[in-house]
Amino acid sequence: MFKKLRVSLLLLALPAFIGATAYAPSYQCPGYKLGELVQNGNSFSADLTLAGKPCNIYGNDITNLNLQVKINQGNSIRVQITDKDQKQFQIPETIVEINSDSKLTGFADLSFSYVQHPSAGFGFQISRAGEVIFDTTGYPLVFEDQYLELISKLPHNANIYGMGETPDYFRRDTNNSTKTLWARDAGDPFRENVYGSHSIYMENRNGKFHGSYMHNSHGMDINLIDDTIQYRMLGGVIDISFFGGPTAYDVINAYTDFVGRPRRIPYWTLGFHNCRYGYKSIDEVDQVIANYSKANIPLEVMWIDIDYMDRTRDFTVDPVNFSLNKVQNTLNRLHTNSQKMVMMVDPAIQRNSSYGPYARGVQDDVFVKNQDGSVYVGQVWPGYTAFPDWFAPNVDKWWSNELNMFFDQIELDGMWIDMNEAASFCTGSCGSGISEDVVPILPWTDPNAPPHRTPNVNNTFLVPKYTINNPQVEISDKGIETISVHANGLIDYHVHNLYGHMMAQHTSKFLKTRRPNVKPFLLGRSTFAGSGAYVDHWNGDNASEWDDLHISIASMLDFGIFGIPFVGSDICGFNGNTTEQLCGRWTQVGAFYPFSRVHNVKGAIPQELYRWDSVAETARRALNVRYSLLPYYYTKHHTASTVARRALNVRYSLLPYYYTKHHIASTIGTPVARPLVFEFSNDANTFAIDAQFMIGEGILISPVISENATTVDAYIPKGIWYDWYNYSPVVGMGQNVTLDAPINHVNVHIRGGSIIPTQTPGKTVEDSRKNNFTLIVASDENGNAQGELYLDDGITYDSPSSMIKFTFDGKTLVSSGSYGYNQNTCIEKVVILYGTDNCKQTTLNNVSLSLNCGWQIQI
Ligand code: MIG
Repeated sequence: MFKKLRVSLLLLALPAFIGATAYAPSYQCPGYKLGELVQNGNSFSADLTLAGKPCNIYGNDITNLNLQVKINQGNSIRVQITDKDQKQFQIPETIVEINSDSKLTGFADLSFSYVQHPSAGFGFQISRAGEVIFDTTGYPLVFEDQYLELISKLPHNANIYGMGETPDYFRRDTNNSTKTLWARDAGDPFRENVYGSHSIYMENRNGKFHGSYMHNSHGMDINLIDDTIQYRMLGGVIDISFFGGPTAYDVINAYTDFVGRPRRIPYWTLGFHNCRYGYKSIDEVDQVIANYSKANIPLEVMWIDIDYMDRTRDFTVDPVNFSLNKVQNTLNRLHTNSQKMVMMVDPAIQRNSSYGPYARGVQDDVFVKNQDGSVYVGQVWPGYTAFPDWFAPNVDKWWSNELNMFFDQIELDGMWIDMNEAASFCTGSCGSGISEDVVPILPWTDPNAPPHRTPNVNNTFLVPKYTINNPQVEISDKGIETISVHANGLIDYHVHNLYGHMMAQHTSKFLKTRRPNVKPFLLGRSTFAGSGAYVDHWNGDNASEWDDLHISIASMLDFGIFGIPFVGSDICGFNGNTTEQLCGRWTQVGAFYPFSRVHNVKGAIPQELYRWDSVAETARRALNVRYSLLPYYYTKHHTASTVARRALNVRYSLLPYYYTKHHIASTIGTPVARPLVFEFSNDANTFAIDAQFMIGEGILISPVISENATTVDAYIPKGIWYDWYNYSPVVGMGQNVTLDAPINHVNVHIRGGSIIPTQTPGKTVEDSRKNNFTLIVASDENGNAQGELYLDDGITYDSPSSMIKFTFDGKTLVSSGSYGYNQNTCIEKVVILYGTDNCKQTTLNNVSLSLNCGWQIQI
């Protein structure tokens, strides 16, 4: 449905107020005056001119601007306000591949109108079907070289989600909170800026969602205060898009259509991953792999952190503890057992003329520079380091050559890129001027290292006049200095937030070139809008604390909004020592993260899941006395292993369901892990829930996330739900229900109305894939249900595929769709759940109909 461009001129006599009580630095600024409007199809443009004396609050006001508005089928609107001279930085389309010509049609009925406010000047409104959803009226636009400000009114107590990356509760606090977008290597401090930069937010207004995305790579604060949303940016231009919804998934669909769809994942990555920082040798790694197998806990992927490297240098192996041929043997053994291996590569390259990757990088001129043209030298693990400049013309050639040589030795299944904010331990180019041959083992203890210089508060590109809420004096402390220079002459100040995104782009390109047609697996720490097309994400260095377990759910849900649905946090917690109970409960949550990986910091107690070998539930009860005599270590870690096996079992049964949901995410963005508010947008009880979550629309997880609890107060939305383990129906009343949650149990419910494809779990993902299917048909209160199943070879891009839709009307189960992939498996069992209907319950409820593979579905 094509919506006509609507431009309404609001020439109302607006009261001369400045946003009532809303604090904003801009109150003294003159705003802009709109010139003549030129219309061209569904876009229009106009000049904007500074309407009075420059206020120069945090920079220099720019007098002449251009306004450009584009309306896409009423579904989305893009508003760009740029400086007429085009001197301000704009994100190149090669870096974030914006789709400015969306073909999505929608029913949002968005429209744009502008106002000329008597004292604040130009403002604009975005409306959805006549209701204003974004309104800058009365707030002067500020457009300076190093400070831009845009403010919109919000309803009181607005339901806002998104913006980050910030460890926080899922529903944002509108009572004076700030989201700061500035990529930073920081161990997940509550409500502070960490690794990634995502400005998209969503609002649920009366059950309908809309969203807004500010396309700007500069340091930025987004404040929620006094019923407004306030963007304060350290440069660039205003480039803001609106997505009309009305469902949460419509918004994410439009957003990921705009910035890039999530990549398609290889099937195996859905298995369980084990990682830790601090494995001392490949022998220890082998032992861990063997222990998982012994404990009968499925291990799909073994990870090795920087420990494998020779003196933490990229592309090398420690000749003593991780000798190449042993590492190769381990990889081969893993492959023989259908398991996989992933290792880490950091961006920082040791600055040492005898180290090949550095020498070749200098030759190819691929490193970030100082202002005088010399190589910028910071400090990371291997000592003084240079940093790849992803803008350098030869960087692809150099990076892929280094990686190719490494992969020729160790053909990894996937890669992990870390420290790409880009992190550096010293202030500024601290190794410049020190001989290239100085290769300290730990440079920060090198007696010859110059002291960290004092912050330079006079350089506004180091300490901008507007202070974003980044807890560092110089904004680039803990990272590459913002006055370092990229190949195109740009200083890092403008592109800092893009570093991790660009590293992911180049690394993903390498993986796709090395193994054409194979879907790569790449995990990255620093991300930006659109990164989901190249990389998946974990939430960085959390702590082994109960609060972090809770926040991990919100972080996972945030990344669903950000278009990076394959996400998870370090299970059992990274920093600090975990506990038996925490690790067990975390496993119950983490088993359901889209990306399910245990990871641990060097020096902390081990937390591989078999560390809590339980022997068996039965044994625990029957041999209680005996167990009390087992060594403390075993006793302490007893329960979590039971938990691991049980929880992972459910996960492995759901693999086809997860894969189908990921396939849908890669086509329309819909997150795999979902907050309840996305599914029940009219139910105010769900608006702030982040202690429970859903997988797809059909599975509800209600975990224990507090210490010593053995029950959980779970919110059960209206409708019929079924307990995963025994299929007993629960009638949701839209109230909290206290559910039993003994230490080894996580509550999982199937939502009435859904059809869930499952497979009997095997030891690996590949084994699971060979098993036949069981369909769980969970009727809703009217007896209906539906669901879908996506199948392909799980690995290649051009695999034939099937997308099968199932519907059930209380009597007949029907399948339809496309059947392209022959998996040589069939549906051997259909479990039909009939709700609470007494009559049917006695005859049919919980009955499994064995169809002996005679079911008329080709799969
Ligand atoms: O600053 O490679 O977030 O997962 O184990 C520590 C060592 C560097 C940070 C990552 C973490 C990883 C660790 N790295």
